[in-house]
Amino acid sequence: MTTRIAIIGAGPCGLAQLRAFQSAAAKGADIPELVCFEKQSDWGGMWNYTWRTGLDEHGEPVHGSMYRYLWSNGPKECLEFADYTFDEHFGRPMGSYPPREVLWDYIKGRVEKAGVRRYIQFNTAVRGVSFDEASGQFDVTVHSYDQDLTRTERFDYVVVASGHFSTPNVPYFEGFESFAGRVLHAHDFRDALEFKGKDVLIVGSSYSAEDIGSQCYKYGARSITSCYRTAPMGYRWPENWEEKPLLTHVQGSSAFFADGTSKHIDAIVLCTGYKHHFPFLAEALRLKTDNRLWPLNLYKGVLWEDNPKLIYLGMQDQWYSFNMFDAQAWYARDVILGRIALPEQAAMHAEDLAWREEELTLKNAQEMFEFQGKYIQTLIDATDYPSFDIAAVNQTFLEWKHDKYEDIMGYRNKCHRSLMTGTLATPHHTSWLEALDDSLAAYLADAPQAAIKAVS
Ligand code: FAD
Ligand code: NA7
Repeated sequence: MTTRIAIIGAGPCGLAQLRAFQSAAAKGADIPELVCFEKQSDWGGMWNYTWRTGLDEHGEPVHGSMYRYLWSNGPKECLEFADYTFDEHFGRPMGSYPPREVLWDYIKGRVEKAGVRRYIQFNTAVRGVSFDEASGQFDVTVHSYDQDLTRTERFDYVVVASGHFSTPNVPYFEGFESFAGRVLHAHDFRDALEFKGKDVLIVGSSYSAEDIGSQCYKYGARSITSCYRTAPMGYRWPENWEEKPLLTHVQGSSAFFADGTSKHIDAIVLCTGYKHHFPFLAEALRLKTDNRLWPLNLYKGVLWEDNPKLIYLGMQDQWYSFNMFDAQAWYARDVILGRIALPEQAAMHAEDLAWREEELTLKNAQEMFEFQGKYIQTLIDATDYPSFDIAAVNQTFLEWKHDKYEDIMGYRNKCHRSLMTGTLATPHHTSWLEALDDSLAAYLADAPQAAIKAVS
């Protein structure tokens, strides 16, 4: 009987898993049967932009949380695939912080080259996964919207690559039900132009708060007020951006804060993070964690310790992203192919707890990305994923952090050097704050669109 593997999701993690197996096959290995279920109609996960909010065309919860005009919030040099470089894809140097569509194009380029689309069943939502002790296999129930049919199939392994930035964490603040303006979560934010000329309140102090607030500033909000629960973001914000302690309540169109101040507000964007949410998994298989660097019960951050035939990819909070997903996928592949032997469960758990203890000692951003880099190194050392200079990636993260503290609206104009090819990024033709068109065509043009139009 052929070994069968179900991969849930064709985002960067699911695609990394497909590419990992394809690369082994290209080197002559016998690989298992791969079936990837993707509920959307195309691949790329979060990077496949959708204008929809709420429910999708099939009635499934909309997966996408990305919005128009989103540009990479970290240097592309830190997420570059070690086996498919930006140089290979674009054939020329470019800026360090490309917009979403450019990164989507890059993600797609690798898997198109690998020819793995044939493994993916699109418009197919995974509805249930349970483990049958007797056969040692999983029952995976899926619904195909193309056929309008629900069916159950057996698999030997299940790879959960469904992401964890789609189910919003939505706190309640007193007065929301009678607030005079719109209240939305970052998951439903799509276009900053909606807030042009408005007084916007952002709740939260992490990546979404920083970037959605910056988007609103860039596209003409009248004022931005951001408020924090634990600590302010602490950047040097523009004049019309104020940071306050947490919102206590709202009344009419006024927002009240923990320091006793209040402010007129037109709209509230809750940038309060996401929940790891796996409604399709049987209780005993379900990872339960908050968004952190070391979720528990995953050996090597990947294998469900109670049943290592269940694999989770990309469940960590992410400094590193695409190349970390690759390292995880290559590791999982080699466990499945029998190239890596697993220790006893007790030893796996002891190692898991040691990583968690170390995570608890981390005091600042630098220690956090170094921790994640060290973790990735342990995975890469165990497989044939092309090695890359993780210390140099950490250094690039450090420069990025420094650039943000210097100029939060200008850090995306900085250029970094590829740690894979040595290529130095070239400045984009327009500074980020001025670049209102985020399309692939505008980004790859040699000059701003206005200039092109003027000469044509
Ligand atoms: P996803 O990309 O979320 O893909 C998961 C896939 O699983 C989706 O295609 C989904 O449709 C599918 N799926 C889910 N449930 C089911 C089901 N039941 N059945 C079938 N299919 C299912 N990272 C960066 O490196 N740089 C950035 O600048 C950056 N910006 C971000 C901005 C935002 C607003 C958000 C939300 C995230 C950002 N990220 C960024 C992180 C981003 O999530 C990762 O880069 C990456 O997309 C994670 O890949 P993934 O495959 O784990 O999950
Ligand atoms: P994060 O990074 O998980 O951050 C969540 C933020 O929300 C963080 O500042 C939290 O504050 C805050 N939060 C959570 N619950 C509350 C409540 N109840 N009240 C106030 N504030 C709260 O999520 P993001 O969406 O910013 O980023 C996720 C990904 O999307 C990331 O990879 C980006 O690239 C894009 P805390 O600091 O815990 O007090």
